[in-house]
Amino acid sequence: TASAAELDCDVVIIGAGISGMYQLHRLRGLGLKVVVLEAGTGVGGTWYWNRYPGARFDSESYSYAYSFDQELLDAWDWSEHFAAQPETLRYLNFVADKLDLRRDIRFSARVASAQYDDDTRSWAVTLESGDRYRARFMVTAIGPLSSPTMPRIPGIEEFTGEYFHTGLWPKEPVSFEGKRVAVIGTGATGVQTIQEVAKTAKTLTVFQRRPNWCAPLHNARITAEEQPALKARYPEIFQRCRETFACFLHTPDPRSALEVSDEEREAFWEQRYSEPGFGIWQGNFRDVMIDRTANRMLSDFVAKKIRQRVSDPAVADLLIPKDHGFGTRRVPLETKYYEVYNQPNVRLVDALSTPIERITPTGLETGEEAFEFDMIIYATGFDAITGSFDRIDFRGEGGQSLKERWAGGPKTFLGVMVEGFPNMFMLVGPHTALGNIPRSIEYNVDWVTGLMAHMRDKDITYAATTARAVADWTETVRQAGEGLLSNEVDSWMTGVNRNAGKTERILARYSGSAVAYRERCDAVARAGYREIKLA
Ligand code: NA7
Repeated sequence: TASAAELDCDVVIIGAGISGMYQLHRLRGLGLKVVVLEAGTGVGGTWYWNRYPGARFDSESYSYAYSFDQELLDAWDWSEHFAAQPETLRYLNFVADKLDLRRDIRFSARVASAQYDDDTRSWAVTLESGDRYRARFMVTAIGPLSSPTMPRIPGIEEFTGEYFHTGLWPKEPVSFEGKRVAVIGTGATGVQTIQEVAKTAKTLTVFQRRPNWCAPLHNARITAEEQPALKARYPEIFQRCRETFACFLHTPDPRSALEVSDEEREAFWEQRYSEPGFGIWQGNFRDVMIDRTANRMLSDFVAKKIRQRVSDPAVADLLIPKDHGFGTRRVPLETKYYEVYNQPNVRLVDALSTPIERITPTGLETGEEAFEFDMIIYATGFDAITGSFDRIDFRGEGGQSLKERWAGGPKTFLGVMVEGFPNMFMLVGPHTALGNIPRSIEYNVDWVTGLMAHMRDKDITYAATTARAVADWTETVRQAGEGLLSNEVDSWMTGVNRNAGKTERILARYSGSAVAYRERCDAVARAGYREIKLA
């Protein structure tokens, strides 16, 4: 075992997004020496990279921010119920300043590989630049949606106009004014981009393969008069997030959609559709995500809304998903998204029946038509959940590769530890609760911090999980996902991304309740971490 003096630090954290920042703060509190390695030039992770037009929260701003520090809560005023990306990035920079985080963060430091050394019980983390950091422990804070994927269409590099992936958007302002713009992809990101670009582009052509079910965001400003009352509600807001299935503010109705009268059901859905946020998804009748009939009725309700909002019935029909029910993929929240298709400068192209065959120097071609564009925006998503791990060559005990270990799908203990990878802890890794992610992050970080404190107090230099613990947790994850309609659909949540060569659905995320997740993790801690091999 290497002595602490032979190592560069106690802990290396990979990533300075919401999880890496908070983990740094907590581990400093234990008196540990921590280095954070961050690929970007600034803090913020998701909110640093995703600068695309229209990027904003679909969670209420005040339910999304850090909850752990009263001073931070007091000192920050959100300007909108659902804040836009520039404000969120400002907020995360404000936190970094307040907690003086930057002095322990190395920026422009993209990690290429990490190797565990059995003899010294330490991790050697190597950057693309070749620089190396040796630490007793390694925490991955690399995010579930941080590995952008471009479509597999020939000719992308030949395009002579401007082109961007939404998740790698430049810092410099981008203008759409007077330009012929294409957007490829209609997930949560595409929807936000489209409604913004449509405002100023000369023409906007949207290439939609499979539509998603969207619902209105109903955003509004938070006035100065509202601020004090809102801040007084913080304890209640965070308490609510601790009690709900996926840490959102919205609570489901205990009734079945099938037990109420048609009028009651319709009135309930009208109300949810007219309320801000994820209510129609997370605060619906208890059975709409598990019962096919209930889900079909809800889908029919939302389809009717789409038809009412889009003037051309053929376009409306194209925007209504046929292959999956409402809420079984991530529901993009929107602001006049459907109305965009009533604008004369906007055209929707069905890229399912006529796929894009190639990108040309001046535009693109489907089997039927050639298009000319000044700009192409790829809103084609991420190699989610495991993609950020695949990009780094993680090597555990005996040099084994994490990518190989997870070839058939990830296997973890509590989503935090991997067999054969001692002293490595994952924040919002595969098989943890996601949902309103910062709430899950804070729990994850607190739990890892608790374990680190325990080890520090007992002079423990080795922590590993066992095959048995991993098998148990994998089974828990499988059971938690049983019966959920969302697990029967291809999406990033089920690990499908053809652009990343991932064609089979896997058990990618823990889809049970965050409350149950925390109970299980708390039990491990309460029992003195006996389920973890400590030495
Ligand atoms: P998503 O939700 O994975 O969406 C990606 C979109 O890109 C989706 O509509 C895809 O269609 C489309 N896509 C991908 N490849 C192609 C090709 N080759 N041609 C046409 N269309 C294509 O990613 P987002 O970034 O929107 O959202 C990810 C999450 O990040 C989001 O849920 C938030 O929580 C934050 P498909 O559905 O595969 O037919």
